[in-house]
Amino acid sequence: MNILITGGCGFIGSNFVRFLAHVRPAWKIVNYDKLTYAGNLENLADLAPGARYSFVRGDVCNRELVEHVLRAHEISAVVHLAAESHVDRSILDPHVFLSTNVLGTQVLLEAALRAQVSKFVQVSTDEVYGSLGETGAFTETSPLCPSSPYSASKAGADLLALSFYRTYGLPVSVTRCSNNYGRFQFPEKLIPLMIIQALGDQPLPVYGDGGNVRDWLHVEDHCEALLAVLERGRAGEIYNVGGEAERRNIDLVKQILAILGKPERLIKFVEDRPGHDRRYAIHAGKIGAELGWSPRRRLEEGLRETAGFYVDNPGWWRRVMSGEYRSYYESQVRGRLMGAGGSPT
Ligand code: NAD
Ligand code: TDX
Repeated sequence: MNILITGGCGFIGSNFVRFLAHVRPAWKIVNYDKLTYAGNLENLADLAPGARYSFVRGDVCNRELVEHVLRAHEISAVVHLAAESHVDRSILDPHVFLSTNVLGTQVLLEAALRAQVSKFVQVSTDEVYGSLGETGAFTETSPLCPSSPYSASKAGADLLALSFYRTYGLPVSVTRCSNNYGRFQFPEKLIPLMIIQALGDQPLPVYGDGGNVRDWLHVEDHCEALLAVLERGRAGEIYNVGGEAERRNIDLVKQILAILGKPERLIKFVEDRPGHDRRYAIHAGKIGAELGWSPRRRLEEGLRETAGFYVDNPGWWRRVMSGEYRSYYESQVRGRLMGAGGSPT
C-alpha cells in the first residue's frame, strides 16, 4: 500500500504517521503538508525520510502538485487530515477555513478519483452535528447543524466527499470523532493550553460558566480507529469515533491542575466563545459492531501521560509558542484574560 496522509505534520496527523510506520512497516507513507502555523516537522523528528516515508511540502489547494504527488508515488489510498482546525480562529477569519477545508478537499477528491485509489478516508468531527442538550448522543444519522465557520466547513467537506462516492463511485469513508488529546497537540487547544498556563503559574481562561461538555478521545485510540476504517470501513459510510469520556470543561481543568499540583485559584472565567456548543457526545456503536473498534485508553491515565509530555518537552512547546502563535496568544488568550479578546481582527 502506498498511502498519502495529508496534514501529517499536525497533531493527529503526526501521531497517525508514526503509528502507521510502526504497525504497517511495509507500507510506503507520503506525508503531504503545507506547514501552516500548526504544522511542525519536529513532531516527526524521530522518523527518518527514506524508501518507506517521505515528506512533501504542499498546499491541498494546489491541484498540479497534488496530482503530481499521487502519480509520482503511485498512491493507492488517502487519509485526509489536513485542515484549519481551531474553532476560535474560524470565528476571527473564516476565509482560509473554507479554502483549505472545502476547496482543498475537492482538489484531493478529484485527484484521488483520477488516481483510482482504493480508499479515501475523510477525517471529520462530531462538531458537524452541532450541540446536544443534557442527554443523548450523536449517531451517524443525526442531522448536520454546525455552529462555527470551522464546523460548517467540515460539514461541507464531508458532504462533498460523500457526493464523490454517490456520483463517481470513489470509495470514500467519513470518520467523525470527538475531541482528541495527547502528545504534540498545538497549545491553542484546551488541554495543552491549560497545562502550559498552569506550568507557568498563569491564569487558566475557562469560557463562559465552564459547564460545556466535551467527549475526550486519546489520539492513539483515534489512530487505531482510522486504520480500521482505512482497511475495513465500507465505502459511502460514516463512522462516529468517541472516547467514552464526557467531561465538563471546568472538571477537566480542575483535574489537570490536580495532576500538576497547582491551585484551583488559577482558574479564570472569561467571556464565552460566540456560538459555543454546549455539549457533544458520541454514539460509536457502528464502528464497534462493524469494525470491532472501541477506545482503550482511560482519560485519567491519558491526561497524566499528556501532562507528562508537556512537562518533559518544554523545548518543543516553547519553540511552537515563539513563532506565529505568539501574536495569537497575546491577542486572544491574554486578551481574553484581560477582558479584551475574542473580537474579529
Ligand atoms: P492541526 O491543526 O494540529 O494540524 C493540521 C495540519 O494540516 C497541519 O500540519 C497543517 O500544516 C496542515 N494544513 C493546514 N492547511 C493545509 C493546507 N492548505 N494544505 C496542506 N496542509 C495543510 O489539526 P489536528 O487537530 O491534527 O486535526 C487533524 C484533522 O482532524 C482535521 O481535519 C480536523 O478537522 C480533524 N479533527 C480534529 C479533532 C481534534 O480534536 N484535534 C477532532 C475532530 C476532528
Ligand atoms: O481557552 C480555552 N478555554 C475554554 O474554555 C479554549 C481554547 C477552549 N475552551 C473550551 C471551548 C470548548 O468547550 O474548551 C472546549 C474545547 O475547546 P477546543 O480545544 O478549542 O476544542 P473544540 O472547540 O471543542 O474543537 C476541537 O474538537 C473538535 C478541535 O479543535 C476541533 O478541530 C475538532 O473538530
